[in-house]
Amino acid sequence: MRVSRWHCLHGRHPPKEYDPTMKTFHNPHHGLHQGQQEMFRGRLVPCHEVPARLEFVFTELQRRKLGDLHAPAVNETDLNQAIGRVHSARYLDFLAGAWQAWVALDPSNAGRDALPSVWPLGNRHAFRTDVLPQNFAAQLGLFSFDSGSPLTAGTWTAARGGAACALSAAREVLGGARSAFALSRPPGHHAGPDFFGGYCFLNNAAIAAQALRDGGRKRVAVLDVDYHHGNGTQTIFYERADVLTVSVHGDPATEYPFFLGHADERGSGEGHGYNLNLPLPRGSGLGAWSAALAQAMEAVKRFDADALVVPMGLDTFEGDPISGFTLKSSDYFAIGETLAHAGLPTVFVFEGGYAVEEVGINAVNLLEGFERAR
Ligand code: SP5
Ligand code: ZN
Repeated sequence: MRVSRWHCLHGRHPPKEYDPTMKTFHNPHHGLHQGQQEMFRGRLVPCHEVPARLEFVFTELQRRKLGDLHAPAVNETDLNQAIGRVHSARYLDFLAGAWQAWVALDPSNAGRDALPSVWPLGNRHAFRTDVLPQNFAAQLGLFSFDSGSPLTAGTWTAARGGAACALSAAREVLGGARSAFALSRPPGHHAGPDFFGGYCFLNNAAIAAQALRDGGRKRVAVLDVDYHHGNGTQTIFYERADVLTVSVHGDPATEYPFFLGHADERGSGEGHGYNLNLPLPRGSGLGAWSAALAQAMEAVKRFDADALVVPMGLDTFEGDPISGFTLKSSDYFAIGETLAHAGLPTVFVFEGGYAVEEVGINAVNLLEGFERAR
C-alpha cells in the first residue's frame, strides 16, 4: 500500500509518497520494568526511564501508520543464544536470579528496587573482580557501574523481551527487509559484556549487530545517535574489526557516562581503527551535530559495511530533561534521511529520550525521514 499523507507538525517538508513497510517489534513485557527511583546528587529522584516512553512511540507509530507492529516471535533457545553472544554467562546468571536474591536478603526488599552502592573499581586493580562475592549487595556492585539503574521484580523478563525485539528486527533485515525497528525497553547501549548501568541491562543494539554477523553479514556498522556515549556497545566490540562502532554524543568530560567516549578511543588489537567517537560540547545544536553525523557516515562508508544498526536515542532533543543538545522535532526527519543515504539494510533500536510527551513524535519523525528517502 502506498500512502500520501503528511503529518509533520512543523510543515517544513513537502508531502511525498512512501511505502510504510518498516516493521516494528515492540516488547509486550516492557512494563514489567518500572523503576521507582534513581540516585542523583545525593538523593533519590523519580526515574526518567519510564514505561510511558515506549507507549508514546507505539501510539505515534500507529497514528502515522509507519508500518506494522509485531510482538517478537523468537524461541527461548535462540534468544538465550543471541544474548549469550554478547554477555557473559556469569552476568546472565546474576541477572536471571537477581530479584530472588534481593528479596532473600530481606523479605521487605520485595517492595523496593535494588540499587548498587559499592563497586570494585576493577580496571584500577584496586579490587578483584574475578571472585564472585556471595553477598548479593556486592554482586550488584560487581555487575554495574551506577546507582541510577534500579533492578526490579520484572527487569529480567522485560529486558529479555527487549532483546527479543532486537533479534527479531535483525532477522527481518537478514530476510531481505530494507529496515526494521526494535522498539525495545529498557534501553541497552550502556550495558556491557558483564555490567548494567545507564538504565540498560541487555545491549539490544549489540545483540542485533552480532545476530547480523551470525546471519552472514560480513561487516556491520553501529552508528549510535543517543545523547550519551554508547559505552557498552563500544566495550563489547572494542577488539573486533568486523563490527565498526561509531558514536555521536555529549562530551564525556562533562556528560554521562563520563568514563568512556573520548575521541582518542580508536579500538584495540585487531579492532584498532574500528571505533570512532565524535564527542560534542553540551549545548551543541543541529549545525555541529549534523557535521558530526556526516563524519560518522563517512566512516561507515569507508568501512564498507553491509548492514547498519542505529541505537536510536531521542535525548538529543532540546526539551530533554537530562541532556544538553538542542535538536528540534522537525530536525529528526533530516537525520533519518541522512541515515538512509548509507544505502544499507538498517536495524533501528530504541534507546534514550526522556521528554516523554515528545519522544514518540521525534522517533517517528526520524523513521519517517528514513523511509521517505528511498
Ligand atoms: C539510555 C540512556 O539514555 N541512558 C542515560 C542514563 C543517564 N543517567 C544519568 C542521568 C542523571 C541525570 N539526572 C538528572 C536529574 C535532574 N533532575
Ligand atoms: Zn541517552
